[in-house]
Amino acid sequence: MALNQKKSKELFKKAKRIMPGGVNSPVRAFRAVGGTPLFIDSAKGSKIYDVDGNEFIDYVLSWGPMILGHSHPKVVNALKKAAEKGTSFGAPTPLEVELAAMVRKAYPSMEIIRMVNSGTEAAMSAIRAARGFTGRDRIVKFEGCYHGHADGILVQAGSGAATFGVPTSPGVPKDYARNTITLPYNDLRAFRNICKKTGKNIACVIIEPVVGNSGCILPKPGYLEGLRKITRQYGIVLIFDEVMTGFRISYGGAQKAFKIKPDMTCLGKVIGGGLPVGAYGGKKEIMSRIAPDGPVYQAGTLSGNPLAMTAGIETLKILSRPETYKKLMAKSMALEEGMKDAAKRAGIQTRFYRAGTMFCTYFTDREVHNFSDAAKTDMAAFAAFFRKMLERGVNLAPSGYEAGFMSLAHSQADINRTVRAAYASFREIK
Ligand code: KE4
Repeated sequence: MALNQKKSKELFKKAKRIMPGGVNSPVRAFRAVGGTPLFIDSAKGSKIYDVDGNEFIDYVLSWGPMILGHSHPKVVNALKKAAEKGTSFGAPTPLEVELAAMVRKAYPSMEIIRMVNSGTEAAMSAIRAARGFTGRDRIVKFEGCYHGHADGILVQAGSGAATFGVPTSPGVPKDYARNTITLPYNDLRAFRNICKKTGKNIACVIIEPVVGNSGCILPKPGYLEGLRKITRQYGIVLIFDEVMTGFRISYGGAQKAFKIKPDMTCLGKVIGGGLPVGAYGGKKEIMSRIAPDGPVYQAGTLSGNPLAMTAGIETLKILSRPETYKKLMAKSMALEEGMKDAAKRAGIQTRFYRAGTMFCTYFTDREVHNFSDAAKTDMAAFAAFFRKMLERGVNLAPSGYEAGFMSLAHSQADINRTVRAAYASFREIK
């Protein structure tokens, strides 16, 4: 039942002569799962279509942004109209004010917000703001969390960095890495101890409140609350990196779901509706340091781009409707139940974790509470499962260190088909 990937194979050969690994982002290269990556022609709703005409139920959804499903008519039509009015001005527009206001309504902790072009930019800028505000240099991140590829945070990172076993990338000067303290996630004692030792030198803690870059790892009860309490004691800026969890765990993200008020938040993915957008923001007293109000410099040619703002506004308009999250959560729960039941019936040990509309399957008989637990799971089994599911028309994230995502467009029929494919695939790899 091998996939016909004739055109993808030809394109991949050509691409590898022009781009590193033939891709513009490493995890797309299928290195962790083997085989030829899908070269995509188009996508609509819950489906994605490759250049060889294969159709897949898509749970990557561009790594999170396509929460409405692909090519939502309201988003596409709004983009067409916006493009006819000009694609970039390098000047303020009403659209960026509108989107920033919608984001602040959903995330009241973000008193002041700056739009940027990616999650990486959001995270690196939030860290610079925290350093500028506190006058301190050290930062704390957690093993397996990924906050983009800026030098200081590409240390013990998750996502592609973990997939390729280079959690601390070559090319990051030792001086940068020296200021980055990395601790195990879900270990409050480790954080308390480091604060006792050097808390007064720590500018910020940056954390994925739910870790979506080592699979999907949930915070233990009291963990986030403990971080909030200790960071406050030491005057450390608490940054929630909600680039992935934002609008995915709830409309108000993890900070709403867990009732924690961070000092700063990073957003991305969903707020761009599929176009390049990131955002960072938080307390007025911190953000007032950002140029041109203050001396902490951060800028961007295409920041607040009118097309990206348009896609974000249309996406949030639909997400903010009362019934939307009821539907999204029902679909996500149905998938969780189906996947757990399929593994049980197939007689294979897996752990399926879910936070709102993001989820993952680990091949293990143990619970996963941090990166080292995730690294002990059977990634070869995941790779085999991934390939079997692909052959059965289901597109999962091509790494056991990634999360999958649900959209409003996934039907019960899609979910039933996914569960049937999972049962057959579990049986085959057992
Ligand atoms: P971008 O620079 O890729 O827009 O965002 C970086 C980022 C920051 N913070 C979190 C929590 C993130 O998940 C990400 C990016 N996520 C990965 C998927 N795990 C993007 C996919 C890729 O790198 O190709």
